[in-house]
Amino acid sequence: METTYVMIKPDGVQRGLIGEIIGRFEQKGLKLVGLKSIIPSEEIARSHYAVHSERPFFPGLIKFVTSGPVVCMAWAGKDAINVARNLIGPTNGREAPPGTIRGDYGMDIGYNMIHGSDAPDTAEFELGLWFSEGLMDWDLTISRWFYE
Ligand code: D4T
Repeated sequence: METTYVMIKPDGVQRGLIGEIIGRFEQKGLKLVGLKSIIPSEEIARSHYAVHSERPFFPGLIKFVTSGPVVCMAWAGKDAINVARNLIGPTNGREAPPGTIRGDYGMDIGYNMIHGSDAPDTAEFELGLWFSEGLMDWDLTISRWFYE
């Protein structure tokens, strides 16, 4: 079992897509082990996107992600990192296939609505960063109908 960090960005919140996006993860069979909505501080946004700090789009990205509420989520399941990234789709919505979140709702790279950790080490870092209070340990009773 793996846990991944997923975040609905300010454009997804502004566009009223919170319910639609959370529903896709629930229906897929992932287990919600962390959920909250916050307006990110510049400090947390800079830490989260530190890998992009030298890129030309970095200042705009920080301004965007701190511009309003985001929805922070932790989803657990078998291969949760890849499962979440497949639900999300490629970075640019115009190239993302229909059926993915970005493919169904996105038109641009800078407004791609959602983030998902891309590897186990980034998931661990991001979960610690956004959920320093820890995650929920609980039994999703319907799980037995998702895994053989
Ligand atoms: P995240 O990290 O938000 O899940 O997106 P991706 O993993 O799909 O994409 P990424 O790390 O390459 O980019 C992080 C974030 O920066 C924005 N971005 C990216 C941008 O505004 N302009 C750009 O040219 C790039 C490459 C979009 C996602």
